[in-house]
Amino acid sequence: MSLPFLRPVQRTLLYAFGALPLILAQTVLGSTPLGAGDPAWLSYKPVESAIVFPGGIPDTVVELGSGVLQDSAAREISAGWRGMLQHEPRLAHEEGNDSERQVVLGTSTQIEAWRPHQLPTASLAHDAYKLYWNKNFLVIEGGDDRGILYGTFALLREIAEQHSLMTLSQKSTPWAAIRWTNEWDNPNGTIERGYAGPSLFFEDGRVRADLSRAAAYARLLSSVGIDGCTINNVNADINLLRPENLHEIARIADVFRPYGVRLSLSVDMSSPQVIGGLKTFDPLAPQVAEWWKTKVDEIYDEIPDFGGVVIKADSEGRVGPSKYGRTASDAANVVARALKRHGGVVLYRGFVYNNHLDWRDMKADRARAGYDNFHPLDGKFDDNVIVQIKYGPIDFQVREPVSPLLAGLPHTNEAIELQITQEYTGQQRHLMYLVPMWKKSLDTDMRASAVAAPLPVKLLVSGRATATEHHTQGGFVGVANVGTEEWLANPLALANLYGFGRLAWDPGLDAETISDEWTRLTFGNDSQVRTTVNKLELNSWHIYESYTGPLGIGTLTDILGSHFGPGIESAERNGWGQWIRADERGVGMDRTVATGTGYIGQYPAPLAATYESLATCPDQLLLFMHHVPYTYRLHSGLTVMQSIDNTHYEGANAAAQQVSEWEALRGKVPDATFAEVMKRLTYQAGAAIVWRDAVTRWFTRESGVQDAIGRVGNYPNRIEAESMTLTGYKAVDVTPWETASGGKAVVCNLPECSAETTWTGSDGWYDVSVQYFDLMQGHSEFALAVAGHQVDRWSADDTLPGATLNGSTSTRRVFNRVAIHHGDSIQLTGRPDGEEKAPLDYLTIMPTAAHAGVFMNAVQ
Ligand code: GCV
Repeated sequence: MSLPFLRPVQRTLLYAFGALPLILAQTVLGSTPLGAGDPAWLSYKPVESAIVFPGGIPDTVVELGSGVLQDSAAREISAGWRGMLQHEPRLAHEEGNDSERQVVLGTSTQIEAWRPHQLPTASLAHDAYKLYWNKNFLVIEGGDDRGILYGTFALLREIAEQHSLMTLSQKSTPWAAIRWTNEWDNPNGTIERGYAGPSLFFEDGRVRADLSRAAAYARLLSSVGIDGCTINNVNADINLLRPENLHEIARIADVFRPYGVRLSLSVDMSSPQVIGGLKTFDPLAPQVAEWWKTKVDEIYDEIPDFGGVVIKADSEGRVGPSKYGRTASDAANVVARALKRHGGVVLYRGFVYNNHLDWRDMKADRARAGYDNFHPLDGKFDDNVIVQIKYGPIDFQVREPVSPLLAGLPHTNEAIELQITQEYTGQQRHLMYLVPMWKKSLDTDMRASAVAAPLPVKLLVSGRATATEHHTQGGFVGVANVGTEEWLANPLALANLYGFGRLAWDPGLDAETISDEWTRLTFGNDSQVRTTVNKLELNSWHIYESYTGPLGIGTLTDILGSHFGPGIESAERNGWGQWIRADERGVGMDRTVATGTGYIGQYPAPLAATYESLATCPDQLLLFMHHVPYTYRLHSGLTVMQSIDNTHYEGANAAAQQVSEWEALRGKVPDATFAEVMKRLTYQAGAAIVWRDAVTRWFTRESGVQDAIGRVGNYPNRIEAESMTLTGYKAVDVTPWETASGGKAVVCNLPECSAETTWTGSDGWYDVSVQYFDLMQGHSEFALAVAGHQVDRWSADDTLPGATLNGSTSTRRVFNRVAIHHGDSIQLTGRPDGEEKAPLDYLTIMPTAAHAGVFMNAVQ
């Protein structure tokens, strides 16, 4: 039986909120017009060549050397010249006439041999480059071939930003040797915590036949100086180490190689036993050491430039050395020794904690685990082991203090692990530019003293912080999880991949500069586009944080499920240790040395003193460090409870505002990009209301403290579905209760149901929004009718993460400027699909005039 859906009678101003995004979303996502080979920031849009090269465009590119990296550099210059300058240069191995302008590519050695004693060749480090003019020669000099490629991309960046290159003179050296991404891809093509479709590398249990996307990805990585990529999940599939799979994986290394990206693998410590057939995987057993040596040799036979391995062990169900009473250093070293003669490294993850903690134990604390487990091993790791440490002590939350372990390993190589994929930070459906958050960690002074020289985290991970035998290299690892849907699915999220690479190269760059660079490279140099995109990106962390997790409490997301929507109590009373310790008296983890878990004592003394004292602990980290009553007054002067209410309302309003800011770019950015971003910002504006209401209502109930200005629980324009006249629909409780308005929804167990109300307000133009649930599976259909005429219909065909009604699957549909008269019936009709029972939460009807005709005011 089909629904008697009528043709819509009114469709105005739908672009941002109504049907059009849905229609566009279908075409945009369905046909992926940008394609997974989307050039992203390497789109090489036309620039004014007379500004860039006032003396004329160099017409020849001379490769002094040979090999794939120099060839890539030359090819890239051709692409850049073609796109940005609309000229096709000649590629040559010998310079032309001295009077012609030419680009010359070479290592310092090659340049010296080309013009003995004539050019100021410098001693450049690996991967470093210099750009300078010598007469008519624009020289790209590299410390090695990879440096030439990095220098080439830097030159192209200058051109894309339309800078004059008349007096170009630049030298740049990467901050640290390790600049890797980790991809959590599984052989079956899924990606753990990936939000942009399937893997670039694997499908159906094998390496993809077509690796062109992997090649395009390597080019992107190389353009921002990333030199390594771990292609499989840290929860490693052990079978990848089998010979037949290694042979296939070598094909991925082949497409990475022309861009200087070394392939690496995540490995499981039990491999010697599971695939090697040994009786043990004890890292101290000689046969285990021998197995690793043979296996590593086999890998290098297939992949001569293999970068090394990443190890997750004794963590979240992965086995590890503790099974034999051995340590992380025992485990890391046995693999590191096998890699050493090939120049490979071990990235051993510091993410080791007990996920069966006793929540009743007020001294138990997951945040302590990294330091407790690894600090005693300082100095025991071989020099080709690098301990890979997440920026915060918990797990990629929207705000965390920097991990104290970073200062706890002075005799060990360290890398900081950042997360580009937005696991706890909105899964690319919410806008969040992560660079400012990463900068906060990198700039944290771990000595934190007025008298001693600063010891920022960025220095600790450079490999140069202290001169000791085992502290010689370090770096940056970004968990990217790119997929086949335009890398990160959300066009604006690509600023994070770009920003990760730029920060890993130079953590001194500021977040504004990186955002602006990315914007100019991606969208061109239009000042309105730059201003708007930069504003959106730079405000986004603050906005997301303010409607999710306040005052350092954690993200308040559903930690037992999708890590996406609100799920406040999921943090409590279980072994995962992400406790917020909220009860009717107060909130926050007491991590002080004086009365709490003692975590704060893991920091160097001056920083510890700052956090230990309520007088000096920053508001932003208050609830991470202290347990306080809801009436506690912050440095801002607000009480904790009032601050929670205010920030959540401000955050939801700011999220709504993003929609109209982006609207100003219609026609100024490619249509498909415009529509995709609009769809996501519009979704975010609705989701921010769900978050706002869940968090404020939950804390109001828990604390008994009412919002001083009466907003919480008071929604004058809202009509609960369960209070409407229901035909077929039945009211159900939603769990957790705070993720549905009134704690209830209605569901339909018949082929078709309806919910109806009669408008008791005055005649006028109204914006109507329908809050409903859209599960991962099923495409329920909905229709909205006013006075008997259908005005809107839609299908719940998004793939929000979850199979139940909750804050992750709650979403909304908005229809603007509908004429409604007093006494009109307003009817919602739902037709279920499978387990998705056309679930409805509530209806909001707001006078259009009250908010200037644009539905963006989150206060409803
Ligand atoms: C790959 C978090 C994520 C897991 C991830 C883990 C890790 O717990 O939710 O999906 O596992 O971190 O970093 O190892």
